[in-house]
Amino acid sequence: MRIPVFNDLFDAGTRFVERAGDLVTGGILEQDVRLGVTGLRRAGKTVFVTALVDNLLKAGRLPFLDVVSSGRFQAARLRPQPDPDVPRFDVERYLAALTGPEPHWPEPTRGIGQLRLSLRYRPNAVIKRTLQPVATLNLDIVDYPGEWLLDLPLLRQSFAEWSTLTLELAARPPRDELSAAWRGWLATVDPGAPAEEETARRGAALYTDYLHACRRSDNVLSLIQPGRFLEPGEWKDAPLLTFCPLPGEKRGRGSLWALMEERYEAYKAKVVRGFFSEHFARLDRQIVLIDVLGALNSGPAGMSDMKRALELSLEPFRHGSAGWLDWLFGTKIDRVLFAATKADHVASHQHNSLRHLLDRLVSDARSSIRFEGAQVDTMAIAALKCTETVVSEHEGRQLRCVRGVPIGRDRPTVLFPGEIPENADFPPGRDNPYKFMAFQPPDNLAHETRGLPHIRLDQALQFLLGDYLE
Ligand SMILES: Nc1nc2c(ncn2[C@@H]2O[C@H](COP(=O)(O)OP(=O)(O)O)[C@@H](O)[C@H]2O)c(=O)[nH]1
Ligand SMILES: [Mg+2]
Repeated sequence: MRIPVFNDLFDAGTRFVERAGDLVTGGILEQDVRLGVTGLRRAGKTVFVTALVDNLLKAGRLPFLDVVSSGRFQAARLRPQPDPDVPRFDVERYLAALTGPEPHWPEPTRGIGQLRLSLRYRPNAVIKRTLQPVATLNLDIVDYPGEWLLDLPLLRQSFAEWSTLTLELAARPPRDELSAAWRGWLATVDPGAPAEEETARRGAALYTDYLHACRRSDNVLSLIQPGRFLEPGEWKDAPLLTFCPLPGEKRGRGSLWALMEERYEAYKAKVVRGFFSEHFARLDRQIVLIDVLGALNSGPAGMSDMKRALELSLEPFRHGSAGWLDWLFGTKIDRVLFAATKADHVASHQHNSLRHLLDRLVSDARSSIRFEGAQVDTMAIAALKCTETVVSEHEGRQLRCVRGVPIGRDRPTVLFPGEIPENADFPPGRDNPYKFMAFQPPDNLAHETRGLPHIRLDQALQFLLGDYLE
């Protein structure tokens, strides 16, 4: 584990420390900021970070980023990242996929990735300007799975509490069918019986199968706990992933219950707390990417599951109110942006509705975060704009449609994607009316000198980093 501020100070030598994170080195004002990029699987993290880096390197499509529009931006450069033990975000590979001769979406990524970009700019702020005419902002971008955030609430749940909640959820449709084999097995075991490794392994395997089934199901259920059961990384086959929820009361020493509880606590201590202190607690700013259109496509069950997952993953941001994270390390995140991704799947006049729908989804969590002093905003964005909005005539009516190459086709098509509902309601008793199509990345991006085309990426950056670039 690396303790950021202290290391920076040790490295700093004779640097003059203005405030934690602001250093004047060799005559240049230098600041560090850590931006967390998260979201559930396929929310659009890889594409977002890739587009962000490309757009900052080229700076030709960022009219709403103040430092650029005011002419104070000088240059951005990729730099070696400061954390040697975190995998690098492979931006060159993802850019090559998107801009190569046969443009395609990057392969799905797993786990965490990190990148450092240094931005040089002329400060506007009087204090910075009087110190130096040119300043550097070291932007550390950390892409990590939203599934890991879903684990943070475990820190305040005992094994008995977590077991009860998880079993209740598993018994309700549509999860009841997916969990039938695991719950059938539970009915045959006695949690008070002497602990056997074989029994623990069997329970963990069946429970993991159930979590995989949730993810694969037509409804794409988002609420998966513990997250590492599906993405074990370095913990594969470790005993701390070999447990599952158990019904009933706490049992005595040497019982299966005691063994499972011990492993659950080990998972919290090693995996969850480790992620929290090494990554989450060090972030300054956070963007949470949400595939709202995908959730609409997945129908009522998928949507409500996603809402619950969203609520849970927002808990860690409610620092101060609950207090349960504060005793650990405390978080420093003071701006959080929730962004509905892939806005280019719908016509531009629908972007407002998309944002409103997102607002409703996060509204509860949002008000409590604002209450604690962190600034929160929502936006509808597309990291890579793959369609144009066009007007098409249909039975004498003018319809606003999108034009792009749908996945699986080879030529541009004009589609009417439908309208986004005011709230997350689905018409009762009918088939799901939402079916937003996915598109291929546009071709001819190889020689794009201004940066990848996007929707409101610059506004997102202005909210997340604008004050650092003053
Ligand atoms: N049209 C469009 N599709 C996107 C955009 N961002 C992501 N996607 C789609 O969503 C998929 C998942 O994106 P990715 O960044 O790999 O998600 P991650 O798992 O969160 O890293 C991609 O393969 C694309 O199909 C976007 O801005 N526009
Ligand atoms: Mg990814």
